[in-house]
Amino acid sequence: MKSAYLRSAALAAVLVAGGTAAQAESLTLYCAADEAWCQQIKTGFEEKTGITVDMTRKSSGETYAQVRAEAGNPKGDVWWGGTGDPHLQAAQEGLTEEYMSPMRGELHDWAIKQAEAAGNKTIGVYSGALGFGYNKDLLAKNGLPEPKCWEDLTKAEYKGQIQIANPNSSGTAYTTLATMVQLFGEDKGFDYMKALHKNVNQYTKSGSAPIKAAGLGETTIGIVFMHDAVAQTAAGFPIVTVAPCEGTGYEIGSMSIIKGARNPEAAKKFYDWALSAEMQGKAKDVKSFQLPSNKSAAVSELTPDLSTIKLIDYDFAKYGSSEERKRLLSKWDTEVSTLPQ
Ligand code: S7P
Repeated sequence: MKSAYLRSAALAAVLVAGGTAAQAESLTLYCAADEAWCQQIKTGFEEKTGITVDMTRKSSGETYAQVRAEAGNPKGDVWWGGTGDPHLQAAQEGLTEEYMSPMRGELHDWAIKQAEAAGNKTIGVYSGALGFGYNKDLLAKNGLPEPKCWEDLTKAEYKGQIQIANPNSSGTAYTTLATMVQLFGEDKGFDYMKALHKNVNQYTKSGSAPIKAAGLGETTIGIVFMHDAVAQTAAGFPIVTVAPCEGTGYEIGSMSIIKGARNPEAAKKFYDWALSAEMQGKAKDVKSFQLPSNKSAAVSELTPDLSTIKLIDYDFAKYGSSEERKRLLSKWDTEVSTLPQ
């Protein structure tokens, strides 16, 4: 009797040990930057920690929509990258968790400001300026002048030559909309978006798709972050990057831990690692040329130098607020996207 009891206790111990082994640490990552960078991050973290990463890549607005839709039963642990505005909106709506990383002292002020604007429920991981790029071969072939300013893109000669993403799905395109409103004032900003609409040949889902299409000769001009245009030139395509003459907006690409994350410890490990100079300095290896938020991270010589670009004083708190983001997107849906082209 006693030996049967001991045998079953030993079996229970084996099952518990086996159960523990089967529950190796894992992390569900929602990644909103370029696919190649997302893959590099997944593999890099797995190699560094042994934690298995289940990664999904989506655009910024789409990731926000997913996190909101899953709020009652969260499936993601960390939302990394993509423009900061939807991260701020998510923080305001209680969809993400506060976390004070021990890595904060290594970051630029703009990354910490982003955190403070959201009660430390998000943080800046990179920055980059908005602009556009064009295919110089196609431009010459079509006998078009070099566009230098935002206003140029509304000229009739560029009809059907421009691509931009849809601001509902794309953080890049929402940054464009919010930039025009801040640069020209709301009425003129919307007039600008309406005039631009006449020249747009396609609204894509992803923010960087327009410049990839320009690289392939499928459109002449793509409105994107300047680092995404530079990446196409670095990949060998005939793309010229433009910092618009009137000035331009910029992004603070951000990271947040999702409220109710199933793997909170792995989420914090990832978060701290994602703020390290080692991790951020590898972005350039996959042609991601944003400015890293860690002051010691290696910066590529191809990264656009923000100090030489005329940047507007982008109001992240206002344009990342839930009310303003919803209001501008719905106004764009009703007043711009429905217009004939
Ligand atoms: O490709 C890098 C990048 O431009 O993509 C992010 C972007 O928000 C994700 O794409 P969407 O515009 O489709 O949302 C930027 O944060 C990042 O710099």
